[in-house]
Amino acid sequence: MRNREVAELFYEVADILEYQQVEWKPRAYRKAAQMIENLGKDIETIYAREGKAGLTRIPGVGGSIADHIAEYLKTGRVEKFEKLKGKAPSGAAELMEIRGLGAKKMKKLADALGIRTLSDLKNAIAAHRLRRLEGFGEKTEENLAKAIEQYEKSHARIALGKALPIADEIISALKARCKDTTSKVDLSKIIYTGSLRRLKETIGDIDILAEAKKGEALKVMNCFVSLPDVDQVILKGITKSSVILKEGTAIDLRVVPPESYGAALQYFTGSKEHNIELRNIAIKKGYKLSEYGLYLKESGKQIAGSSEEEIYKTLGLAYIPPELRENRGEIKAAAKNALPKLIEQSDLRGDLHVHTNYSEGKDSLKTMIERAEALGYEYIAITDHSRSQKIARGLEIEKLKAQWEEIDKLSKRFRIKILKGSEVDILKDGNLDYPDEILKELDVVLGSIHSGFALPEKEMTERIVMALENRYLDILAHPSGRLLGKREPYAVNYERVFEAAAANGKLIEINSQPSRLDLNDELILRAKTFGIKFCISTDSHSATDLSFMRYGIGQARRGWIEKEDVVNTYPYSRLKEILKKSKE
Ligand code: DGT
Ligand code: CA
Ligand code: CA
Ligand code: ZN
Repeated sequence: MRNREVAELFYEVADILEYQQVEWKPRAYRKAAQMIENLGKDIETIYAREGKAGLTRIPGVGGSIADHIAEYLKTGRVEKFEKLKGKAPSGAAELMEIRGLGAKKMKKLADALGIRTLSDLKNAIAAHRLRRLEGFGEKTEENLAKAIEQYEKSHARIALGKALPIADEIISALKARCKDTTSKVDLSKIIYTGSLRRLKETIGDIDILAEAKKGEALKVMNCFVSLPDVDQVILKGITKSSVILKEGTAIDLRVVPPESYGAALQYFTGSKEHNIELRNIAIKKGYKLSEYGLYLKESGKQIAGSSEEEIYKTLGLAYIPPELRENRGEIKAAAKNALPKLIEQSDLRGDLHVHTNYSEGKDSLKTMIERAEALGYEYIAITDHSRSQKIARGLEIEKLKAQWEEIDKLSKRFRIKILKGSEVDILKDGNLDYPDEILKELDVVLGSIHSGFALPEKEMTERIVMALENRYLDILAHPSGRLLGKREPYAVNYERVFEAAAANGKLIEINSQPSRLDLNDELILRAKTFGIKFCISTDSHSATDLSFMRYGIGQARRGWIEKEDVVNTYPYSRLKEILKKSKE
């Protein structure tokens, strides 16, 4: 059923119209939205069977609204609404979600104080500019501050590195609970969907999908809402339930019958943009695609739905891995059978960015090596910080040499190859933080920016380009410098950085730390067009961090990266050749 989807569209448009102070229309759209939401009949079926006339028989739906619904069902968008959204100030939709801030107040704030976005509003509240405004006052200002805090808490996107372990845990807890006690339901098919399955760097809410026979769906929902980690039950139904966990994360669970499992998995994995394109393809072929299945348009006969593979295949497409489903050209590529063969975690032969307790790492050199060997790696690079990194206990030259000695000793006791490396600061002037005679002794040199983040774009770009032109540098580490939710990327001209990296045969890191994920997917896509090779590394600060690789792999896959693009999939001998070459 696409009722909820259609209803949400009208709610959104009503909000925008309200902000623009159009008098009657917001109410009309909201009423229609309510009717559609609570109709109990599939609006798409009504339209398919009875056409526009069927739609206008829904109370609250007049001729023009019916036209909008028809257009949306057919194309996934309404031209008029798209134009309207284009006109509305971009921050308006978000502002409207702040409790206590109606359209009238918003208009006043915009006119009197130029407030158009949430951050405008926050600044104005911080400067106590609202309380002087007629009709606002101190109390309103305080209430709005509280409402903003609440809004931000419930809408904060969470890092992939936090969401993924939570989803894994909830899924196994739910399976266990369904199996024992009185329910005795075997959840053999259960999986996380949504942005999490696409391995996006941040996650709005966790979506989980399970398959169950009709009679068992309610039992599954009962188990779900009674899990010990659940704090609040927002909604409990037979097909969908929503809860908030004690630590604040929102989870949606959907339960579907076997014949719809693949269609639901496809639909709820998204992205929305990918789904819209896919639905258009279905329509062109005379089919109808929904979260229930793929159907022949005329007869309504189901032709696919139990598996995703079957759906893509029936639509004439190669199977598209979830990480690619962002409507960034993957559907065209799938139609031509020209999708990339994405890198997999098992392709990796080593980790090239690892800290020990020589600098700011928690574990010893030996522990890190042991753990890397246990992971089955062929090689590991030890890359502690360079001497200028005082806070991170960067290594003075003497200490670095002591580490080399220990590495030489340990090398005899371990199978795994140990590369002597360093994460060397790129100083403000673009020079590296050790003299050449030290750099040339290292097997692998990462270059990182850890200071002077506020340089203007031109200077930052020159600084990085100069480092890339340094013959001793091998890899540009965490190239954008961002910390998710904490620090913006620094200003830099990536075209020039990528050009310089390509021209000098330098590698670029895909850093797997959940707080970094740097480069991100979009920049990876861009960098790849320059013919650059990458390394995917964990930047481990403890032995358990070595498992962060799955997040970096996710970003690489979202960036269409194949095994051959990534040097730490190469055997040791080939890697050494590449590292030698970057120094020529
Ligand atoms: P998030 O939670 O903001 O990180 O992003 P998603 O992609 O997980 O989005 P969510 O949780 O709102 O919905 C899960 C999936 O359900 C989404 O990826 C695609 C599908 N979906 C949701 N709403 C719509 C819609 O209006 N149209 C279409 N075609 N698909 C939708
Ligand atoms: Ca989601
Ligand atoms: Ca969701
Ligand atoms: Zn590091």
